[in-house]
Amino acid sequence: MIKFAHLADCHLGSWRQEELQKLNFQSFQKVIDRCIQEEVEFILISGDLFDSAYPPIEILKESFAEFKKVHDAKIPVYLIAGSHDFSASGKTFLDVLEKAGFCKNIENWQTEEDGRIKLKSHMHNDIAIYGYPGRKSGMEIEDLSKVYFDSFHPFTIFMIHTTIKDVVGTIPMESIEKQKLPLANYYAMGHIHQVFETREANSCYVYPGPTFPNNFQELSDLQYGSFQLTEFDGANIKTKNIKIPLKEVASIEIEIDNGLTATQQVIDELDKLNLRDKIVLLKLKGTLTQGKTGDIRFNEIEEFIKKKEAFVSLRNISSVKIQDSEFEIESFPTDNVESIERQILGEYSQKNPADFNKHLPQLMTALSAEKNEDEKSSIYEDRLLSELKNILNINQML
Ligand SMILES: [Mn+2]
Repeated sequence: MIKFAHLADCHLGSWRQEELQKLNFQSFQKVIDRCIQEEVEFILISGDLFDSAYPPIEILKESFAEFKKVHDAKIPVYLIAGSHDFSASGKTFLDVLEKAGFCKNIENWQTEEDGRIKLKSHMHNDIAIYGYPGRKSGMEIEDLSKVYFDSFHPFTIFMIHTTIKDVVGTIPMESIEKQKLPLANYYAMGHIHQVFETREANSCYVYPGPTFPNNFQELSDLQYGSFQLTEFDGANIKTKNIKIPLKEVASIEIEIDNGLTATQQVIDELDKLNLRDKIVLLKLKGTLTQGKTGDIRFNEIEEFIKKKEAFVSLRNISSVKIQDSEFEIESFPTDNVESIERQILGEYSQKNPADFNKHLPQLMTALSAEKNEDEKSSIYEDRLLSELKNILNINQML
């Protein structure tokens, strides 16, 4: 009987809010502690260990301390790069970790003359571990259909950072059919931030979920981070998803119709709830018949949530619509930017009618969000991306 741990999408260094960045790291620490306590044979990290190819020094220091613990417990760590810690130059901090002897990057391939890609295994005793890294925007998908393994082994693990068709369902998204992958016993996957497992014949395909949720939607869907503990005996595989509960999540949805009175309404609703030490996810929705979202005094709401001793709070107003005003054409001379924009969008939509046009005003607002002082570009990009995904209603988070 062999037991190993499968982690993915740790995104160390992610989150703009300090509280959540810390929680993200704490969750990773808990996972590591649990792996040591369970005396796993080895740990697999299927991409996106770091949130960027060049993580901040503080995060690196803390990460090295965790890897040192694992090293002292004599547990090998095998990993691949993901879409976030991948770098086009090929140089990332994963190399630094590896040079220090704290992990082994098991990506090892050779492109042949006919275009096929031959992967070489890394052997852990008689277990063959193969890996192929993720790339930006799913660029690895085409490569994966050309990949084959160099030899046959009684138990094979394939680490990939990509999307298989089974997990996306009907969402139009780049993905690979699992039948196109070379045959392995255990597919240790990452990239999709969901807990997912499926089986076919003697093969087991697993996404363990991120070790901590990475945005508003994931906090609301997953609440906690997780990883997979897998045991096998011959070809018989047993897996268990282990959740890491840290702080309770309070998801609060409030319907508003008046921007002018919404502040008080939201505060009254929040007052009825116990928010102490919770991650508060405040989602406003509805159509404003009076006032606009700019009339809502979010600083007052945030102050109130703080007074209720919440751990941290996040808000989402992408489902708040303004009644009919989006595309009405003003016949009188306009003097402010907002109404000029509205007029231009209105004219555009008349000439180019499309369902997508309804998203335009929200997209304009979201895309005009500026990078905060001190905010790292990668964090700013993530913030922007998650807002756009909210607006376009794409729940699949990468
Ligand atoms: Mn990821």
